[in-house]
Amino acid sequence: MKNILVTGGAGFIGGNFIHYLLQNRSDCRVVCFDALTYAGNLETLGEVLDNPRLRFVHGDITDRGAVYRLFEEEGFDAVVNFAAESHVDRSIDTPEIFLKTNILGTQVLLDACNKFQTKRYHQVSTDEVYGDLPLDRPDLFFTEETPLHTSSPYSASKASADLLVMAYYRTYSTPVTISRCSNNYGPYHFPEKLIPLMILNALEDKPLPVYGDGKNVRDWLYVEDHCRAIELILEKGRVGEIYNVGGHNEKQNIEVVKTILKALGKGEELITFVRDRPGHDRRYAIDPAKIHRELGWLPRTSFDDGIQKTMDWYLKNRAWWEHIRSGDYQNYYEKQYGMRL
Ligand code: NAD
Ligand code: TDX
Repeated sequence: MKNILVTGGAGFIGGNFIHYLLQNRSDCRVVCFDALTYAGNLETLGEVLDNPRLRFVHGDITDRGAVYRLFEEEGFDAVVNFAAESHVDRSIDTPEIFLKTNILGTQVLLDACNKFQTKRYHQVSTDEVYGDLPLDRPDLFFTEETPLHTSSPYSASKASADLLVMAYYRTYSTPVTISRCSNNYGPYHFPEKLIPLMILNALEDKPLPVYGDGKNVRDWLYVEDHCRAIELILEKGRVGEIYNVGGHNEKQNIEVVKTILKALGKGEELITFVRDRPGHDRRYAIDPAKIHRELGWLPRTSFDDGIQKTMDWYLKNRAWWEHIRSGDYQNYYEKQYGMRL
């Protein structure tokens, strides 16, 4: 049985990854290490917090002492680093915390892997490190060889972390892999990001704020397909390699917003065009040929199915998002663990 550290496991993708591992891998034990920032929500792990194969530890990846103590105690076989500040708009307002968590936090984890001889460090990165593509060149895609060309403090911090990961591989032979995935969507997505924000605003008949002309293109992947890609990379990926992950599901933002409105039976008068995001990337599009060729990965969920499943999930899990909207989710840790500490 493998002992896996999942950092940032109370967030959107890390939380889905933990659910995925506990459901599909009876040979895994998981330790979730998460600082529970505004984006971390223990209710995302609510159903599995009592699972004997999961341990939750509250902590910050930039806290070297806490990270080393955990590695010493647990002797991890693998580390998957999801912990990050992840919202582009916040990085424009407050860049510093992005540099601290995303770059320095990654360095602490890499150092811990070297010190405790962890057999694999996996960095969860993003297609945003490649910058953007022009809208009038649909023939262009990001490959693993596309030069890094970042636009926002967020993407610059993620690219910096990737460079550090590859530098540790070359200098110290740290056994690393990196995945660079396109935009994810699905259950437990924090409602500051496009898809969950639009679903919730539509449900509450609030305006749907579309940046600029709404023609920016994102390449959407259902979160479970991303989780399966990471599982495959951990098992069969070559050390020192980068794998792009994406499913050729390019959509203009306005198209996504209209799809959601139609499916929820709401009118397009809710759409409100607002001031554009500064430095707004025009188009992301992943070429996933390498992960398909080497690891046999292909996405299993189409956008039509995935967006319907996502809307159904938000309709069935009102308490999860209502607690976020009211701020109550931030008391969950106290409620869950306060009596036990
Ligand atoms: P998220 O913001 O939903 O979750 C981030 C989690 O990390 C939260 O639980 C938060 O509490 C935790 N965290 C933040 N700072 C921490 C710290 N210093 N120490 C420990 N934990 C900390 O993010 P997400 O959307 O789930 O993204 C996860 C990872 O995937 C990120 O690295 C992001 O860059 C990458 N990624 C995201 C997408 C996407 O579409 N969401 C796409 C590609 C890559
Ligand atoms: O209110 C909004 N209105 C709007 O038009 C929001 C929140 C977003 N948008 C636009 C901006 C983008 O073109 O929608 C698109 C998607 O925006 P986000 O959901 O903020 O995602 P993005 O900026 O594309 O970044 C996401 O994908 C890559 C994740 O947040 C990153 O963590 C990941 O690395």
